[in-house]
Amino acid sequence: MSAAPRATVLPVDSIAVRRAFRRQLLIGGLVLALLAFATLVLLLELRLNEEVQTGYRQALSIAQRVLDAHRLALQLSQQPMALTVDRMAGGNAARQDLERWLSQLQHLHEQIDQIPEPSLTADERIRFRQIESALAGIVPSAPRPAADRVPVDPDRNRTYFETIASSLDALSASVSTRALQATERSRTLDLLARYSLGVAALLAVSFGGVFSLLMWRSQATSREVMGALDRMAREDGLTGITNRRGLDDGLMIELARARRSGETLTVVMLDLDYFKRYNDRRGHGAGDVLLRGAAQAWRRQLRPTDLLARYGGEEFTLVLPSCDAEAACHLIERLRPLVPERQTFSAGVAIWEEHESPEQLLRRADQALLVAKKQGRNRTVVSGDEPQMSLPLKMA
Ligand code: GH3
Ligand code: MG
Ligand code: MG
Repeated sequence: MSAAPRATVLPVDSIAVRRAFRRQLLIGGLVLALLAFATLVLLLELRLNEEVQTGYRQALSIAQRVLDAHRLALQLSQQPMALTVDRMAGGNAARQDLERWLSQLQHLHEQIDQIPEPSLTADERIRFRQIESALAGIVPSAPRPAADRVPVDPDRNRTYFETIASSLDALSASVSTRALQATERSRTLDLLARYSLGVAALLAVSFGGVFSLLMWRSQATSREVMGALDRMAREDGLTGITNRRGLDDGLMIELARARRSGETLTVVMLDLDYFKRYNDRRGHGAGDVLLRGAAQAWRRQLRPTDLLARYGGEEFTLVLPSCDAEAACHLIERLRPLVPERQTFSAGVAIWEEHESPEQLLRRADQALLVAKKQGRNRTVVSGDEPQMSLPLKMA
């Protein structure tokens, strides 16, 4: 007397589920993109900062050395260059002057050597070559030659020192230009970093707002869809009443409630009489209309706490809390005229007995229904009370 419940699939809901899923994927993608963007901005900012710092450091170190060298070259150019080729004749004082002069010259050489070659511009390199050749002119065999072999030509040395001084001037100018450029660049980078951080923050805030909105909408849709799916899973597609799954859950709940409260719980199995014949005569479509009409009309007749379910095919189940056999039979009689086309049905009633499982209770109601069918249909039989509760046969 049972049949599998119909599977109900509404395409609109599956579309909504897919949409919600796609939206969540989109949100996830956007979040990842924002994270990637923020990381990129951060990395770029770090790299630019490093570049600026390196530029500063280079400019400072060059400026420092150029300044030292310049100072030294100035000192040397003001030295008394009156030393003669015959240094020995000048005595110890002259020798000491020469020693000091040579040591300062070597110091100048070292200062120039310390300037990092790769960090120089082409022009700066030319200037250094000039300084180096001028130094080589003053001291032909660097490092420091023996003091007594140094050729001292005051005029020529003065020319060399002038070359060194003018090259150092050009170098200072170039380095100060570089420092200025570095400052400018740093200012631009600073502005750029500020703007990009501002834009990133703005984007983060607006994306955050959009994300929250989308998330909220997506969650709401998901909740709606889940609710719809849950309802669909418990609703019979043809009649619009509770299906077999809903009946199983509902009966379990009512049984637990009856166990707690100690109130009577009645279950009724209803089965349309000779419905195959009805289908054969009027067509399956008309049979469907009748099933739906009967179910809807019955539901309107019931209390909100009563449960009407389609057990399967043309068989229905009633779960009636706080209802004894007599009240159930009266209710069934009220339901009979509500079936369209004067279609009759048989009913089996079972009152829940303590420690009885839902399956046992349904089986007893089904057995009573079988008895009603055997006794001639269009009647109600109460389980365990068959002779008293049987009603007279009324053929369709
Ligand atoms: P009985 O009085 O012994 O119950 O006779 P019956 O013909 O109603 O019993 P049976 O179980 O042999 O046939 C049940 C019929 O119910 C078979 C099928 O044509 C019909 N039926 C089951 N489900 C549906 C449905 O969803 N729509 C329609 N139109 N008919 C259905
Ligand atoms: Mg049947
Ligand atoms: Mg039937």
